[in-house]
Amino acid sequence: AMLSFEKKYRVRGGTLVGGDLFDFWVGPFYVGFFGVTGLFFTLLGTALVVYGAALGPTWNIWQINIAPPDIKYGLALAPLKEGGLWQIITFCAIGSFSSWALREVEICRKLGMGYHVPFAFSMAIFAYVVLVVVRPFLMGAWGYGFPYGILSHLDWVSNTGYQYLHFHYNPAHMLAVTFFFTTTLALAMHGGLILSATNPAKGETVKSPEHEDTFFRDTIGYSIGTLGIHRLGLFLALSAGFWSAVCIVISGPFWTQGWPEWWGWWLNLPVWR
Ligand code: BCL
Ligand code: UQ2
Repeated sequence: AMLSFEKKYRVRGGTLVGGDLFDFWVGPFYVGFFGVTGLFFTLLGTALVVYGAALGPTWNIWQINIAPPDIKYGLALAPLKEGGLWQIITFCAIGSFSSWALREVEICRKLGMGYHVPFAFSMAIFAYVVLVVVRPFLMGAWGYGFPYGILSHLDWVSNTGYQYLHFHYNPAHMLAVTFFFTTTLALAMHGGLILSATNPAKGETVKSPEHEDTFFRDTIGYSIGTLGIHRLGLFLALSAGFWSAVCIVISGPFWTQGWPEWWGWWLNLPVWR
C-alpha cells in the first residue's frame, strides 16, 4: 500500500552502483544494488547460524553458541566446524551491515537529504568491526573475537573484563558508559518536553517551542533549543559508540595489565608522590 504522497518521492537515480538496474521498489521497500547484496548476506549468514546451531549440542535458544576459532589458528582460516563457520558468519554480518548502510545512503541521495542516519549507523558497525576484526587482528588471532550466542557473548564480556581486573577503571570505558547514560538523560528530557507541550490538558491549546525554551530557562537558566537538542543527542549517541570501540581496542593491543594499574601515572604525579 502506497500512501498518497509517497509516489512523488519515489524518484529515479541517486544510486551508487548498478545505475538503473536495481532502481526499483518491492511494495514499500526500496531495493537497489545494496538491497540485493544485503538480502544475500543476511540469508546466507542466518542459514549458517542455523547450521552451526544444528551442529551444536542444544536447541536451547539461550545456550546456542557459535564460537570463533582456537587461538592456535592465529589469523588463518579455520576448519568449518572449528571456527570456520564463525569466520564466514562474521564476513556475512559485515557484508549485511555495510549493505544496509549503503542502501540508506542511496535513499538519502534520492531524497536530497543529509547522510546523518547512515553515518550514525556506521558508528555501530565500526564498534562491531573493532570487536571482531580490528582487535583480533592486532592481537594476532581470530580467536579474540566474541562468540555468537546469547549467554556465550555475555560470558565473553565478563571474562574479557576480568582479564583486566576491573574494567570500570578503563578510561575509555568510563567515557563510553557516561555517554550512554547521558544519551538516555537527554532523550528522556527531550521526549518528556515534547509530550508535555503537545498533550495539553483538556480545553488547553498545544504549546509552542517558546514554551519549551521558557521551561528550561526558568528551571536551569538555559535552553539548548529545538535544533540544538537534536545535535546534542546525535553527538552523545555517536560518542557512546565511538568510545566503546576505543575502550575495547586498547584492551590488549595497547594495555595488557589490569586497568586499575593504568592509573599509576596519576598516582605517581610528583605533586603528591
Ligand atoms: Mg562494559 C563493552 C557498558 C560493566 C566489560 N560496556 C561495553 C560497551 C558499553 C558498556 C560502553 C557496550 C556497548 C557497545 O559496545 O556498543 N559496562 C557498561 C556498563 C557497565 C559495564 C554501563 C556497568 O557496570 C553499569 N563491562 C562492565 C564490567 C566488565 C565490562 C565491569 C565485565 C566484568 N564492557 C566490558 C567488555 C566490553 C564492554 C569486555 C566490550 O567489548 C564492550 C565494548 O565496548 O564493545 C565495543 C557498540 C554497539 C555495538 C557493538 C552493536 C553493533 C550492532 C550492529 C552493527 C548491528 C546489529 C544488527 C542486528 C544483528 C540486527 C537485528 C535485527 C532486528 C530485527 C532489529
Ligand atoms: C531544550 C530544548 C528542547 C529539548 C530539551 C532542552 C527548546 C525541544 C531537552 C533542554 C536541554 C538542555 C538544557 C541540554 C541538557 C544537556 C545535557 C548534556 C543532557 O532546551 O529546546 O527542544 O528537547
